[in-house]
Amino acid sequence: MYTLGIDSSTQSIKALVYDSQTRKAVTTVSVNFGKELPEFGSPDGFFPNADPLVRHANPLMWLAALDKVLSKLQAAFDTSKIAAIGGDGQQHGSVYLGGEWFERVASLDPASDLATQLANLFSRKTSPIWMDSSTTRQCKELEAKFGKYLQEVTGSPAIERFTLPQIMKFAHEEPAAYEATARIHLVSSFLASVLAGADAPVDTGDGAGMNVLNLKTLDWDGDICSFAAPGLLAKLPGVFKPGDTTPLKLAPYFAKYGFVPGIPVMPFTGDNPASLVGTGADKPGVAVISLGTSDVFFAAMENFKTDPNGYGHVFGNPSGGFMSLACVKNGSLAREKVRAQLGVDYKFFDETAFELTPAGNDGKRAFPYFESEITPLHPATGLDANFDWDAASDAVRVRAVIEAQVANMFERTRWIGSFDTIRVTGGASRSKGIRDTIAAIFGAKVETLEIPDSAALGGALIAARAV
Ligand code: XUL
Repeated sequence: MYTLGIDSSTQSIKALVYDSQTRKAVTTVSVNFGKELPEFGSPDGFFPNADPLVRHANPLMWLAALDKVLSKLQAAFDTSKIAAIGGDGQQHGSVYLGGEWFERVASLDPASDLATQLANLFSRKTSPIWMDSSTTRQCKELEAKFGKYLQEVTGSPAIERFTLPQIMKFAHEEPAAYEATARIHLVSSFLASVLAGADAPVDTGDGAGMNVLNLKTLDWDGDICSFAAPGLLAKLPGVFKPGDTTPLKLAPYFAKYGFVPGIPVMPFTGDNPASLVGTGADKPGVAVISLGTSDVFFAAMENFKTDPNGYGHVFGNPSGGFMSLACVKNGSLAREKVRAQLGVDYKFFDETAFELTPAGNDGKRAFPYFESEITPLHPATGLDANFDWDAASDAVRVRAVIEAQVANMFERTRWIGSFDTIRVTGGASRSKGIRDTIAAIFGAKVETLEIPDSAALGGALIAARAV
């Protein structure tokens, strides 16, 4: 049986077909937003903005990418054989839709493309994404009102990139547009809705990244909603509870890509919860480090506990229970920037630099604060080196950045527990230098995975639950 996992992340969308008989990924296709959809003016998947705190993306770009990736898939695989679809989106990002949404999503016209026919439905033209940190004021308001309650019930203190502070900012700055919003979706539930041609629920994996899902009741917290913005509860989708396997159904629109309409579509989750499933880490015991646009550490949870320092989070585990997670914003984009600045190739950046330098780098470290950092909170001030960067060799510089990143992650995730085994996934997991650094600093065995696209794979595995 073949199932499809769709992963809509910050910089690209991927579609992966999984064969449950051979337990292999048989086909993977992807669309890079910046390179393949240049008309959206988002080289890294979001609009460039002079204000380092503001990061928004165009939701129409995600729709154009969905059409494109499915058309690529049809060219590479007999899509009529796909039995079910699952998937995920980058977490926290939100999509704002006007009242016509419900009717229009239910009547998608195959003669047109998704971005064209859904274009005028958005009550907010752009979507704040997880890289946005412009909501400090709203976070302070939430903290002042709810104090410890917020972390106790939602799993996180008020966090700038989380969806609720973003919604509050929108309601405050554009009250008329907020009022005209009938539905607020996450990237994940928005894409699942389009695939299903029906308003899809938010799962607890992604929903917990909003600051408004009560993890004790697994439903929206009425008190937080009423405080945050007028009429918010009615604007939020339903909640898909863990263990529920009732799927949505694929809309007739997608027959144009060869799919059989009506096949099950499982509600989508966040990219990290999907990756937890895709790396086989959805039972407690191993931790995962995902090295993508963001660097993320996560693990299935034995017992519900929150980060005493407030950097980490508790999200729903799509396989039941909860997961803990900590996210560092300056991940692969930062590494790529350093590599480009030094003008060295991947072989040097991933391997040679580490052969030329001793572990520990004689104490030389350089943290890349190219984006305003969230773990720890730090403004976008560029490289913060504790040595003379200009006088150092390229090899020392590379190791200084990687050891700073890994040491930071180690420090910020100690509350989660210690692990003998860490699975690494994401593009940068190909780097031997990074893997060895993780093994040394965490004192753990590091495993790589045969299928690097663990989020898309997780989506495909979740899809299989529907059949
Ligand atoms: C997790 C986070 C990022 C995004 C994008 O909290 O903000 O990992 O999910 O990948």
